[in-house]
Amino acid sequence: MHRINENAYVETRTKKKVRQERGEYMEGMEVSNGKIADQLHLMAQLLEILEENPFKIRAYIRAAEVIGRLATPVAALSPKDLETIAGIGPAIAEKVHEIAANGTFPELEEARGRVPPGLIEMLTLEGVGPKTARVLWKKLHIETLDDLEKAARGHRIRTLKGFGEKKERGFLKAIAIARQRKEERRMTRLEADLVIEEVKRVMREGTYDVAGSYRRGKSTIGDIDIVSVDTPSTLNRRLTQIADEVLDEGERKTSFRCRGSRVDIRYTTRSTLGTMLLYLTGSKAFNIRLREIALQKGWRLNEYGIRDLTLGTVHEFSREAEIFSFLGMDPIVPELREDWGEIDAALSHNLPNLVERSQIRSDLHVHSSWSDGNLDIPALAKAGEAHGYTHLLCTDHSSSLGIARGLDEPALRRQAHEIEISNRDSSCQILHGVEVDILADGTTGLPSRILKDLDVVIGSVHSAFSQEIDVMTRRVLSAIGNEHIDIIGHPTGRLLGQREAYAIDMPRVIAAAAEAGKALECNASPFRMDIDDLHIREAVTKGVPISIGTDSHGPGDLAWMDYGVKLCRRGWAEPGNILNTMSVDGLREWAS
Ligand code: DGT
Ligand code: ZN
Ligand code: CA
Ligand code: CA
Repeated sequence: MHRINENAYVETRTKKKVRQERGEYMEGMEVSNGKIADQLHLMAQLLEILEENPFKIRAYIRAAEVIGRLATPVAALSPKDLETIAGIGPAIAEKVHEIAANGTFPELEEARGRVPPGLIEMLTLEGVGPKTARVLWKKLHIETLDDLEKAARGHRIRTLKGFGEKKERGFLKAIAIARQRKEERRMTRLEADLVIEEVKRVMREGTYDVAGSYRRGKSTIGDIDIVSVDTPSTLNRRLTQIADEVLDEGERKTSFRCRGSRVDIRYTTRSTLGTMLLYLTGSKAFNIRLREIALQKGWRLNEYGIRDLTLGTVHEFSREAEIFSFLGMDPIVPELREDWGEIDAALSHNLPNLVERSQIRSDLHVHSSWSDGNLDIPALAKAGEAHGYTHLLCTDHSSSLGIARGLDEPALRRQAHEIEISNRDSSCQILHGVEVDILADGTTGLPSRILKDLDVVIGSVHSAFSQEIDVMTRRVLSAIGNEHIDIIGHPTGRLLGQREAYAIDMPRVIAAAAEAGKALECNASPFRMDIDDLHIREAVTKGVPISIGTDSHGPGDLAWMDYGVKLCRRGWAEPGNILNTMSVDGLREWAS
């Protein structure tokens, strides 16, 4: 499972809540450690609501934590092997084995049966744990979100011992957030990839293109749009195999839910594939602008072709490139199609030479097993080689906040030694960096005497998120002004679908970075995508270098580089704007 690095405990818990809320279990797939941990955690919560044996509760919590942190997938292990893991006894080993096979276990289902389903849903609310849920249930007979809302509005919560007005308002806010999350939750790119993978299983190679915001490389995806040239009746039949629910089925378009997300299929013929793909890729604003350009020339552009309004003839296009050329413009890549000035640039042959994935020589934010990552230094170097990188920037956490196993001075020194050894015989050089905390007062979590010896330093905000905008901005500005910090990590601090960006004046941060010659990170973790396209665009305009980092905690996460590159392309970044295109020596020099 992809763990989020900092504030490990708090953040995995919120993530867990989101997953719990969605509550799905995928058959036919190996059950992930995250899923197993979730089920054990849920068991602990149910037992706590039911006021069962505290030792038993603690055993489930501990097992959930251990498994949630483990690199090896436990689903494949036998109960005997499971027992050898510290923190897992024979009873729980048996349960883990059952979850791996069935997604659940009898005791869990039994406990679930003793608690109202709405109360379990309530556990996903911020500020509601098992103890609170029990009190609400037993004292006020609250069993659903609606019950809770009514009680809070009727000021009945404050009658409970230990619950004040503040708590009442907190519940109302949490309910609103949960409802909104359910309605408008956009997919991360990682989720979108899983949905697309599933859909691809029933599609024939060469008969479809993924369009929409996914193709444009956006940081989050509302729904998946696909153009197909397959026979509708045949494909529709196959799609029902993977659909959770079919919303609309037809010869021209079909919509369904897959893994909880909406997928729209548009059918077309090969001869009109170009215009349909152009239309369905969007964006809507881009489509509208392009249609205006066509109209000025006396043509009507739509998803089926271009009609000459004076002659009445219709041109069909099987490829998008032919449309751009017909309109007298340079081809515009999907990432730029937002009506942010790209159409004029294409007409005047002034489009940027965007950075390409093949130009990326490094990943500049990677965690190792020295902190909360899964790979040790030699394994990291191997993984870097496999990605064709000449170097990787290893940036484990500083120990200042006392969370997520941060590194102190002696640990950093030992890590330096291990890196030196690894670098002797690897084509992928590990640069020794750190992700140092920018503390609430703008100082760093490690002293200068340590930071000055590191190759490249990322400074990130990992605490006191609710500071007022001016305080937060000045906090980050002090980090930019710190001579030892080279890059500001995930500058807005958002966690997609879970935590809003903190209040920060980004134009001011960008201006300060430009002034000081510091870089801003484009954190390519699908849970962050931070900074996003518009801020990248502004940074690029102001000459601020962008550093792409996957914030990887395991080998699979390194593949997230693609997300970051696409995002930077959306921000009009050229190779010269991106630190990852530099050679290892070039980067060292830049940072020194
Ligand atoms: P999303 O799904 O919210 O992440 O964003 P998109 O861009 O994928 O939007 P979606 O799925 O609503 O529609 C897919 C494409 O269809 C969109 O990018 C452009 C096109 N489209 C949708 N509505 C309109 C419209 O009203 N006019 C025009 N010209 N095109 C539209
Ligand atoms: Zn971080
Ligand atoms: Ca879409
Ligand atoms: Ca759509």
